[in-house]
Amino acid sequence: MSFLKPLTRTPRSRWTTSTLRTLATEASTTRPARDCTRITPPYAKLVSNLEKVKRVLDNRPLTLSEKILYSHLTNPEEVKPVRGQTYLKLSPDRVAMQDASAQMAILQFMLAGMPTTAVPSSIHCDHLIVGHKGAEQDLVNSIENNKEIFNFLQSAAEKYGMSFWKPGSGIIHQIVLENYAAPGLLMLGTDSHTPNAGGLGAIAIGVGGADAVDAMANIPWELKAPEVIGIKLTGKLNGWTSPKDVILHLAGKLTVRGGTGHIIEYFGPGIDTLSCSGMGTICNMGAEVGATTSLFPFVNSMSSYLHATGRGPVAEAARQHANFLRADEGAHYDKVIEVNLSDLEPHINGPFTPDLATPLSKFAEVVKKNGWKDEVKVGLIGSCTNSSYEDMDRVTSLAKQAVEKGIKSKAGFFITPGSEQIRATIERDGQTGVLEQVGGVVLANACGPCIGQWTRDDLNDKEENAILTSFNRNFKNRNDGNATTMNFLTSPELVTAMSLSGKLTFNPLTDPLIDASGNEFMLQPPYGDNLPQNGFIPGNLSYTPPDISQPNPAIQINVDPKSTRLQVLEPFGPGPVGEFENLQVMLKVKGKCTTDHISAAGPWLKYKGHLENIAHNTLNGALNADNEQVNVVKNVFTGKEGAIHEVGREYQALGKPWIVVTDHNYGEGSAREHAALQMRYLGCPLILARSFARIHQTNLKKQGVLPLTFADPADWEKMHGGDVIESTEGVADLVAGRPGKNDTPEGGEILLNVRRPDGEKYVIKALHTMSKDQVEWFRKGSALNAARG
Ligand code: MIC
Ligand code: SF4
Repeated sequence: MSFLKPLTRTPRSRWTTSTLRTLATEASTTRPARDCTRITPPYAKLVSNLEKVKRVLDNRPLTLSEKILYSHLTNPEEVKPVRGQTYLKLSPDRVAMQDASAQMAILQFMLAGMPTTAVPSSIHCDHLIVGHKGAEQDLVNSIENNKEIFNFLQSAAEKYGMSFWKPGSGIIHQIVLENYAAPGLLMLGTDSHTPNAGGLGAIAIGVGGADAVDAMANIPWELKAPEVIGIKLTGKLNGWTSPKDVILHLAGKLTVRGGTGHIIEYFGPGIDTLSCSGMGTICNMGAEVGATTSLFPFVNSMSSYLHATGRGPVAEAARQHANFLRADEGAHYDKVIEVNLSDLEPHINGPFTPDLATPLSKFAEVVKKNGWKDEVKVGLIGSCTNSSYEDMDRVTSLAKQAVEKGIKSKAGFFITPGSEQIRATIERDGQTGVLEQVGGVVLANACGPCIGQWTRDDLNDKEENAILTSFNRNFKNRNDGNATTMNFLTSPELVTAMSLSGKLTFNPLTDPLIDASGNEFMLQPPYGDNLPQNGFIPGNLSYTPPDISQPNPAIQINVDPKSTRLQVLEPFGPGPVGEFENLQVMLKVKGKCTTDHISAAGPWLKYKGHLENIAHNTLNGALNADNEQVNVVKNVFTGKEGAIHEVGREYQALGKPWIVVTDHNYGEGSAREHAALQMRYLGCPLILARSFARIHQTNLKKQGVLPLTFADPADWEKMHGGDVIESTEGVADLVAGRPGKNDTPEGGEILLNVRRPDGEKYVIKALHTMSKDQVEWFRKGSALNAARG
């Protein structure tokens, strides 16, 4: 029985339902007017800074990325920025941290000895919440299981005057979009998907905790001036295509490395047709091509979004500085890609890598060619990437058609709302009820299955199966810890349609569904509102911290020395004074080695605040090129094989520094600095890669590890585990601040003299990209050591 209205497209088409979900925490009231003083970027100052930089640059036209970045230079007249070359010293406006990465960031910030943070900062409890039965029960269990961490984070927030978003409040990037992002803002977030705020015109960059500590401790934050990829959007999305398809398509074109060292800047008439949250989705997943960040210029949909989320004064201030918030006429992009939205097809990307893009019309063929089982086991929508009001409204338009035809989702179907505000608003407007009627289970407002915090009851261990998600990342093992789960990324609309059919080959544009009486019917394309016609409601107000949080020095932050989950950090020892000698090559890694391979999430998330314990997962997903085994390496001194972290600890106990040789894009993926900290902690002072992902490369430098790349990537073939770097040439000059033999503006050369176990010798030419400040971190042993003097 249903009280559903017939399918209509009337303007007030909010969804009537027979069910009303009640959450114990429910207490919807209207949020009081916001105090926007701390969230409005200091436009007048930024514009005046930019004028100074423009003079240095002979008034050449600038891209929007350059305008925002250069206007945040700590000393605007100090340098003449050259893209791809100059290290910029920047003063970010804000910092956001999520619960998994905030632990290390705060442990490091505590060492800085500051009474409060230099810029407004926020903590978001989202990653540690496990999705299983549904929001209410999962939240209670997760709070119980993580109370030590949540208490630690809360007391740090209170002590230092940070905004604390408690468990259940929502996912960091959605909360930032709803509350803190603003056109022209420069913010750092300890999470790789921080660029989500580019949908609201901010330059928002994912970093490791140590970088966030720079901004919080008022130390200029360094970034090499990125090059700029311009994406020209024309036309208008239609039918089944959604904003997600823009980035799924671009990921296919650019690949997981294509954005490295670049900001992706969107322009062209097509941007006026997109919603602000849709642009957020596009920017969010720019992380998957390695881009420093992505952003859109200030457009009307941003203004509407700011008004709808109680930030009218920010919209008005932005409007007054509209010229500043768009690229200059004639600005030059390093590369331009054009995407005609009118012609864009829906895409499905994966499995196991986000850049394996297949247009929907070809997907069934791919499924058949690969012999994959034609079944969608579970569909998951939401996450920081796709949980806007618009997303939820559009998928509801599909679910409603199914309910009216008396059918339910054939696949398991889960929904993770991005924030309490979205959860409450879609409950009020009826979307939740419809999604539940079709079989959906609403999980807590948190990351859950996106980061492996997912208890799956529907699967026999190691059974090959396919899941479809509207998330952004799909490395092996990521969602459920099962390497045989094929995880495909797509829009929430396609996840929903394909879950309804239960078939991996289903194409809603061409294939019918079968209704309750056995008759075929075609799903009509999704539709929905960008913003709620009756405004957002905040839901449970207790989730929303005050707009301004004062520090309270009286608060004690307690770390129990017996804790298995939190451990006070001991500063690392100093770096080398001269050349390296006798570095043992412990391992050569082959193929993809993301931060998930270096420091896995899922069950390991609970040790994010305990370096010694989390170090047990070090490189446990890495494929050893010499024996083709994952996480198995030989200790050359004992001849015994062991897990990588074990052999690392054994070498360390013998006083033998060791290194790893890695493939392309090493450290792809997340911002987690554990992937760098753990290597340093276990005694690895240098990593030699074919190439690095940006955030991870900086994280290594921050923790005193020297990242080198092969001058000739083919040399990777030459090296093997068991080789020894007998000596280096160039490190002594580097640490002494002397110019090296072949220095370039981008860095310099280091020679590695290597000996094989059979005595044969060879030389590898390697390159570094260390700036003056980074050399100082390396010399002192870490950035934090350098900051403490
Ligand atoms: C992710 O999406 O991989 C994460 C979990 O959000 C990470 C952060 C982390 O590892 O702590 C990210 O993207 O940076
Ligand atoms: Fe959370 Fe997933 Fe977004 Fe990372 S990508 S912040 S894990 S929802």
